[in-house]
Amino acid sequence: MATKAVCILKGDIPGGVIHLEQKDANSPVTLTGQITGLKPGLHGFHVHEFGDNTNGCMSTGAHFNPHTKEHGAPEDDNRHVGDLGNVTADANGVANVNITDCKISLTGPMSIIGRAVVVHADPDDLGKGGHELSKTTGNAGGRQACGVIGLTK
Ligand SMILES: [Cu+2]
Ligand SMILES: [Zn+2]
Repeated sequence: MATKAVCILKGDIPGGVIHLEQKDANSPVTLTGQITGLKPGLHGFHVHEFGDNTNGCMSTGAHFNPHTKEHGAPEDDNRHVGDLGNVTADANGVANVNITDCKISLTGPMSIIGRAVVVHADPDDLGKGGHELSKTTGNAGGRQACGVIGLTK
């Protein structure tokens, strides 16, 4: 039975909606949706550890990292579970999201239900930028919008 979830992104930009779906526990998770109000170009896109908006996107904590690895690209083995790379906004500031990922899950110990999606102001350098933050955050800058991942039907 497929598991479905949804995440409404809100913050300093108009926002977005992300739909998540996983066929079964061993299947990849697909993320589809749209984010508007971004500056054109790449924006870091991660699952952060806490579904907590007490202090806006700052209270979502760090990247979801249950295996205490370094920050990396989605295709890397040495990556945070929450590292989903970048989304790309077009000239109108619209990013169409279409990501398939095998490390996150909607069930079991790697479940991201109740955690948060965060979209950042700047590109995620995927751990390769040589900046002091590259290996922890990808130096992706401020948190422009975020939302809690919740189950849906
Ligand atoms: Cu992030
Ligand atoms: Zn990371």
